[in-house]
Amino acid sequence: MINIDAHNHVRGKSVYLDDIPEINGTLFCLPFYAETAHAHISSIDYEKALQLKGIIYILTSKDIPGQNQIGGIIPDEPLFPENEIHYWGQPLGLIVGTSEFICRKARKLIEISFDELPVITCPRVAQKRNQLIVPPRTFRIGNTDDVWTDCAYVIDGRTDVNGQEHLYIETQGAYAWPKEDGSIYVASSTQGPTAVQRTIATVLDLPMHKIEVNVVRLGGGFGGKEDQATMWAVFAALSAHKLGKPVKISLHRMDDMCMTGKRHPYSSDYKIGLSKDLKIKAYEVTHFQNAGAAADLSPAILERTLFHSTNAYYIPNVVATAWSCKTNLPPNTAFRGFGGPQGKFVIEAAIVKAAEIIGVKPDEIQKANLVDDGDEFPYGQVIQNAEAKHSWKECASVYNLDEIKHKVLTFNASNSRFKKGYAVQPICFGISFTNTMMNHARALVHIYQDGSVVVSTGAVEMGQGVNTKLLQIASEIFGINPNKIRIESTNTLRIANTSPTAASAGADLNGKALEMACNTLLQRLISVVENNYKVEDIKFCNDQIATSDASFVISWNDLVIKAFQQRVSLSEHAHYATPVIHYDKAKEKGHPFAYHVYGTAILEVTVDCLKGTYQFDSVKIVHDFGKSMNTDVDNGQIEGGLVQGIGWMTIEEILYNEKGKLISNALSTYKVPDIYSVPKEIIIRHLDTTGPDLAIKKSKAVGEPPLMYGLGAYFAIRKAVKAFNPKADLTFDAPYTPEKVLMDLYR
Ligand code: MTE
Ligand code: LUZ
Ligand code: MOS
Repeated sequence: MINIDAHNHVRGKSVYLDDIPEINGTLFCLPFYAETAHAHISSIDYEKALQLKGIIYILTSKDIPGQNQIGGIIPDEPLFPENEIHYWGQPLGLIVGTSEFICRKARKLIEISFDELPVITCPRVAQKRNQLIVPPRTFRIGNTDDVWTDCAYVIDGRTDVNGQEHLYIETQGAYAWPKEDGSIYVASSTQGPTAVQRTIATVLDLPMHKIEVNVVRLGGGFGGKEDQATMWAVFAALSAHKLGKPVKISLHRMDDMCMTGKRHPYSSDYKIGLSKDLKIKAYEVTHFQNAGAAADLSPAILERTLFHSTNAYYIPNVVATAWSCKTNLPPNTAFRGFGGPQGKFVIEAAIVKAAEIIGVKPDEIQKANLVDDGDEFPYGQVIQNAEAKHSWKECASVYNLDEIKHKVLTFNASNSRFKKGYAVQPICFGISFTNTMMNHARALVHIYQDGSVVVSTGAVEMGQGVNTKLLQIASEIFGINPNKIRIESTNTLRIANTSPTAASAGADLNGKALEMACNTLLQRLISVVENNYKVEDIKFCNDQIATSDASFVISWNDLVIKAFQQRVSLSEHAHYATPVIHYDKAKEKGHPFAYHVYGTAILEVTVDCLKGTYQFDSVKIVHDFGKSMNTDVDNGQIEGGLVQGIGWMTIEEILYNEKGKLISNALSTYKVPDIYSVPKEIIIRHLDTTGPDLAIKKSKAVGEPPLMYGLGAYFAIRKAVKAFNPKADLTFDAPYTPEKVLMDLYR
């Protein structure tokens, strides 16, 4: 089935927030901020701004009826700070006016005086000053102390990995209008409608039932709207509530880039010990997470960094510690992989460093340590149905890894200006929210008397194709044409208490709930057939219900009418909670993931050693989809995730200056992969596996894992650089921009 949004997307007919027709009298709001990342506010002068024609009101913390607080995991983030500014771009209040244009004009006229405080942007400095979001956490298995002396090789070092801008095409925004009884309707571009609803209720001091949040779709989220879509929705709702008018907010790209958090930069120290036969015996790692100025989702992201600190490798002795460090950057947030990619970068760097020192190829170490059934992760989960070795083996054989290695060697031997490099990148990613409590979802299905069906779930469509998968589920169970089914917007009145669509679990959780609701309705319809027609062994297929010998046939529409006339309920609401999973935070042990997703990629790159530029020749992947429900949608997720991961490792560079101001604040200064820089060739091969029962229709979650194939981009480039300049002492400092490559080529 093609993606159900495809037709409307390419014709520009899909409705995003800014396409909602504006109600007459709609006002616009715009946050203002001070030109500083850390300061005491002494005074704010609104006089000149208020004199502008079209400026209706300037809203500050004094106008908040409820709590001045939007923190999700920890209440440490005021909507509007009253005394102290903690990051450049932190909203201090809202300008409300008759047009966005006039609000922008007014913003320039607000005069803010403040006394500057020291700005800290480095997580290691913050950690030394004990500026922490939460206490550090440590995962352990075995005992590293006992094994260092037995190791043939012990290598230590440091890695740094920068953040990443989400660059969803639709910027943050919301549109709210008052309804009767002081209730409010909010159209939001959020991955988490319930978080938006709950936070608005807290800030406005209203019960949640007075807030209706509706999400049609997102023009991309990538984690950037898991928590951070909330603030803008609160702004619109608060203004609408205060002024009794519809209020809209839609951020300009530069505001969006400056005011929102990004993927967390990490700085890490590692120590790795190997035996003569290249088995990793011990691994110690300390991660310093750059959380920014408030908790946001940082504690959960920190946790996933620990969960994925050993990637797809079995290591018997591990100590992994992670510190969440508070700095004067915008609060960093969820981004595809959710701390996992940062954890994996360090173990991959440690392996590459070890290989360089020992004088072997990194893939020899990688291959020798892949996880297998019965192995235990440092967090206690014992591995079942491991596909790490399977995917590696298949990848190495179908794409002929030996030949690729040989090709790279001979090319490098006969070329001086251009050098090639390759990397093999295995991945292993746990599926489920690491916070067990969040792993549940609901679905509501109505069959109308004309036979048409409407489906609501808590899943948010953000381009990943979850609505297409939901449609496939309902259509297959009822045996009816997909055009009889409509997937409704995600709305807090229809589906309550949702977890955000995140952790790649959107299709699994909501799909399972939908499956349950559809199956209940199916059973009811089967009873109607059995009671009325005294037939058994019937099948729902092609808009018909028939016995296998076709001696009895009734159309779907006739059966629905029959059921309706006999007063059978044609509506169902179902709830699904992932079984099996559990986690004990006190012991840091448990079984947090429903299953793991595996795969292996080979990346090949050519570096221009005169310019420092590079081009990826190919990426060849063997991925474990389980039984993919929709290969077009899933292959799209692999390509998009891969390219996003390569971008993070190569050309995407976030830069704050020493005063904490974002200077890579536009598309001219922040480069994402485009049609010219994507790999010339991407091949995706599906690994033949059965797929776990906890995945919807045995089709494994696919949203985040492929981003981590992109890690290999860093190491492939490093290999090419080493081929040109073998003696250089190179660091691990991602992204590997062409500038850094050029410096390393001549280091
Ligand atoms: N694909 C597109 N096109 N747009 C997105 O915003 N977000 C990614 C991934 N793929 C995203 C995407 C992220 S971060 C997640 S967690 C998953 O989709 C969420 O959707 P799922 O749970 O349905 O896979
Ligand atoms: N969000 C979250 C996530 O709250 N918990 C998670 O474990 C997670 N994992 C990936 C992406 N978002
Ligand atoms: Mo994705 S980072 O779980 O929104």
